[in-house]
Amino acid sequence: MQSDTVLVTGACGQIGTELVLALRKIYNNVIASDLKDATGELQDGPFERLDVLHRPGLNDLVKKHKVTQIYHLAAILSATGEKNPEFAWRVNMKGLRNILDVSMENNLSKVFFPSTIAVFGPTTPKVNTPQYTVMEPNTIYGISKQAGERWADYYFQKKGLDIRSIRYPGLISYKTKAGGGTTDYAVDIYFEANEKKSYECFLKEDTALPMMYMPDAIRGTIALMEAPADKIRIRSAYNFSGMSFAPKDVAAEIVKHMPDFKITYKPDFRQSIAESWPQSIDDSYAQQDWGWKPDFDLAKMTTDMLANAR
Ligand code: NAD
Ligand code: AKB
Repeated sequence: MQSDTVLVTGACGQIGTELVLALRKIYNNVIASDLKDATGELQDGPFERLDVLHRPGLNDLVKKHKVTQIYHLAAILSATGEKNPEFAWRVNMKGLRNILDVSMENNLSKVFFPSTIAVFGPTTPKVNTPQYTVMEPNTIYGISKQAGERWADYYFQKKGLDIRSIRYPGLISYKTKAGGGTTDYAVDIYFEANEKKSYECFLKEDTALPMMYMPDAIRGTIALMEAPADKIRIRSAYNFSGMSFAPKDVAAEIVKHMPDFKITYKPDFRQSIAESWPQSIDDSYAQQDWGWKPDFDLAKMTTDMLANAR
């Protein structure tokens, strides 16, 4: 066990509920925190109610527990963000600035800030999107995360903060449902397949997007954070790839297990968000710098999701 004290913000969300449990296997003291109360296995360790917009509360919590690392997950995702752009900007930007400043004031050793494929936009090359390319996001979520990447790099360059980041693709998991994103269909489809043998999809059938199964995302996040600092060449955020598929591909995979499964399509406002994002990602920097390699493809993930998404 390592002796660092780790704080996770936004710990009740889709990633946090799994990341906290994985971190508790490595570190003696992992404090989960969120606006909401803890449920389930999160209650088996320390938990604090924390609004990341309240800087004095964040500072007090860091001092009280002698926190040495922060995983800052709290944010508003793409679809929810488009419904209230001012609020999303405030949570995503002010929340990150508070984390950065409190980390500097308390001499934290490391910070993790999750970025996203939403930092890319309609003018970005869509296939095998490179690490360095045109980035003109057109959602408030993407704009806030792109600005966040620049702040992360700035704090590393100018203040020496050891901050690390990944551009997560759409994440698929069954422990906690997805929290207001454009890729959420790829989670919901498995739950509804098991419940109703049918699913009405809010994206068109051929909308391909980069995706990843949660066990890969957790393993990659910890690998990035555990890598020696001199291996981390990129301090904005690494491209990070798992698989790419469209709704019709998931449906076809589910049909192999459940021949009477039916999918229908009723695209909504999330279609234009999805169309502004890459279809697949080139993550060769992550492969070279800290040895990234995904384990799950669509077939392997589908078998596991159908067995567990209930
Ligand atoms: P989520 O929406 O499931 O969870 C976010 C959590 O943050 C929620 O529990 C919410 O209560 C909490 N929160 C919101 N505002 C807060 C505040 N002011 N103070 C404290 N907590 C607050 O999100 P997630 O899917 O777990 O994503 C976590 C991070 O990863 C986010 O930064 C997100 O942008 C990023 N990310 C996620 C995905 C994905 O597919 N899940 C993909 C790319 C990037
Ligand atoms: C969303 O759809 O908003 C997230 C993401 C890809 O950042 N899942």
